[in-house]
Amino acid sequence: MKTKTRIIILAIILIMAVLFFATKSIFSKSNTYITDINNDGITDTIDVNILKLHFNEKCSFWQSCPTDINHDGVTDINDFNILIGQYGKKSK
Ligand SMILES: [Ca+2]
Ligand SMILES: [Ca+2]
Repeated sequence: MKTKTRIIILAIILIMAVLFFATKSIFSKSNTYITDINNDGITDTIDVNILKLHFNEKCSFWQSCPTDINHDGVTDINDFNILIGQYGKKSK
């Protein structure tokens, strides 16, 4: 493969990566968090337990990670605090 072709391919990949991360940052600024992790209609102990099972797990851009409630790439104390703040609320 010629050098010019490689540069074009790398530029396309770079542009696509920038677009993906820009899109992700736009969505992560949303103040609407989904805390009903198991989608049973209420944020409760079951959701807390699911979050505990995934505590400190990292979530890549390509994965669906419902326990990463604030979409910052990791399930941690911030997600726990958001969930506790919504505890008992019905989502359906
Ligand atoms: Ca639930
Ligand atoms: Ca998180």
